[in-house]
Amino acid sequence: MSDAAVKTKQDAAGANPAAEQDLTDGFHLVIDALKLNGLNTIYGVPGIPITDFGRMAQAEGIRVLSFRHEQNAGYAAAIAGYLTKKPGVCLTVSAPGFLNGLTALAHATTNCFPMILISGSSEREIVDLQQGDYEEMDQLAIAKPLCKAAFRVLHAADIGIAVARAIRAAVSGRPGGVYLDLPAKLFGQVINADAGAKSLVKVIDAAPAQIPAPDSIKRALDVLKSAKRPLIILGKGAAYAQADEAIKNFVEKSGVPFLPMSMAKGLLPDTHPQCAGAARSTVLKDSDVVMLIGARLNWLLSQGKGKSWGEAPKKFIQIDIEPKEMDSNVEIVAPVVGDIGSCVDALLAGIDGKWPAPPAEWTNAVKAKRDDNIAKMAPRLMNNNVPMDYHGALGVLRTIIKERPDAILVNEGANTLDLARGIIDMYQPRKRLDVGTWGIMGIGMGQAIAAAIETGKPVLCVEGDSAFGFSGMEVETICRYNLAICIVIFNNDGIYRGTDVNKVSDDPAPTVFVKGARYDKMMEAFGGVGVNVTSPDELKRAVNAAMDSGKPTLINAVIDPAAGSESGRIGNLNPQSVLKKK
Ligand code: ADP
Ligand code: TZD
Ligand code: MG
Repeated sequence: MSDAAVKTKQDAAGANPAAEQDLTDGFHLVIDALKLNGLNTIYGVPGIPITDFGRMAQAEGIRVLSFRHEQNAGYAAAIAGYLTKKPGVCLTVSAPGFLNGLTALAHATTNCFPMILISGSSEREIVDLQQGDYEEMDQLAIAKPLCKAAFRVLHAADIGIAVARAIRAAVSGRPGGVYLDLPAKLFGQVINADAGAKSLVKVIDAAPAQIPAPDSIKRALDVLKSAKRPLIILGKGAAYAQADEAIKNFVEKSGVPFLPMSMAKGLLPDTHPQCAGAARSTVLKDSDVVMLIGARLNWLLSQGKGKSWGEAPKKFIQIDIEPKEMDSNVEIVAPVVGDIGSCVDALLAGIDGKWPAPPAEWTNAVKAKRDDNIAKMAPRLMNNNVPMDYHGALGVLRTIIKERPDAILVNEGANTLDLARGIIDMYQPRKRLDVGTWGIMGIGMGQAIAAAIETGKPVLCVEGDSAFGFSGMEVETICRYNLAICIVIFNNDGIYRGTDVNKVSDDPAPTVFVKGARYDKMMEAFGGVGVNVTSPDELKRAVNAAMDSGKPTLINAVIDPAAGSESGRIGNLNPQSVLKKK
């Protein structure tokens, strides 16, 4: 569009006042483009230049969730993308707001969640000459390395195409984060309403099926069939794909034990007879053929090699939409590239009727190990110790999720995360949301809010006291929108433990917080329900009351400050100093 065609609303109306009703502008075109594509929720923080945009979007029927910090709005958008397979939209102001949202955009990209970060930006001419505009920053350049795609729109007539490209980039192939840069001037740009309407694009088949090559399916099944000790690993890509029935059928027809990664828990119930979750180290070590479905061989699986994978040679089959993922760490003898729904359908067709069950020696060994581990853990989960330890508290929450399997569990922390992941069984797909690929702290409130908004299901949020601190101010947001979220803080006075002592000065040790803090009072400050509990029995009563009432609730669960271990289950990743400790 030529510059001459771009006018402000006043110019256009001044030239021909009668034509005003036939005009549209950047504000409305962005709103119309989002709505046309079914993007009906925006998570963000208002301010120049997008304050009016938020108001108008709300007036046009978009749900606008206004947060206290962009990072939390961004985490909400990212997990909304994961839950719905539509890009979650986060809206921020320029430079500082944009940067606050950027962590979440990078997190979405890292985790393969579709998300669009829309940020207002300052005047291009001034930014590019570095003349010191209000919140000056070359946002497009900064966003680029942290997302799948980044676009800037300079002309109102291009908004439709830009939104369409952003949606397609976010959800097609391997999903990820997309940045959309909207300079302040764009919002007020006026164009003819008919031309505006015609410029919008309704994206057709945004994430087209990617059908796997028949040869690759045959190869994968041949390798799986040859296994003596096969294992299927389900990752969050499998949960994201929403091919729940096909995956269940494939796992059950194959008879192969399966291991869910953290956010894939519940895709099949953790109590399923083939679930090897409680025999994790055994199946990783002893399996001879491993089929990865929507899971990467990254640090969470020790890159597919090393001690945890044992001595015996392994063959890997991998199902993923991203061809470049194959052979990223070890040789993949049977790569299957395609979307998981299509791949699993093809695998199912290949095993129908004539599939030999895996050797009973293997499946029985896995089952025995699992049952043994579960039996060993059981008494610890039933303790009613005061002060509470993690096992006593988590035993209670485990029962609550069993009784309320459609609740969404959000979980972050170190010990609070690692132990909850192992102890709390999940029963339904996409009900466990957590720190993801980066092990990032701060996702809690954003994920809880988006889970409540996108699914309408009750949310139980199990948070380390440190983890909660990263997004804690959003309890006000939870109260403001009156969301059915119950937050349980495992308050052990610090990061990993609350017992560290600084021996050289009066300053507290770097890992400890104010002792005996009452996080429940934070919720009360905004009209929610706050409860302080010191025993598993009290915890059980408080959580059940919260889940029954649906009222925003924060339970401060006092945990023995000495109960946790350094870095939870991943203390081995800490570098060690060879010098003598003070
Ligand atoms: P986890 O952390 O649970 O092990 P990862 O995030 O490492 O899972 O892996 C998820 C994988 O799933 C990514 O490699 C991604 O490309 C893939 N993926 C995501 N969506 C799909 C889909 N619809 N079809 C196929 N693969 C997918
Ligand atoms: N900052 C960010 C964004 N992510 C991180 N993962 C960390 C810092 C480092 N970190 C962890 O990996 S876990 C954790 C931090 C600060 C907090 C652990 O303490 P907690 O849990 O109170 O949440 P427990 O139960 O005390 O172990
Ligand atoms: Mg803690």
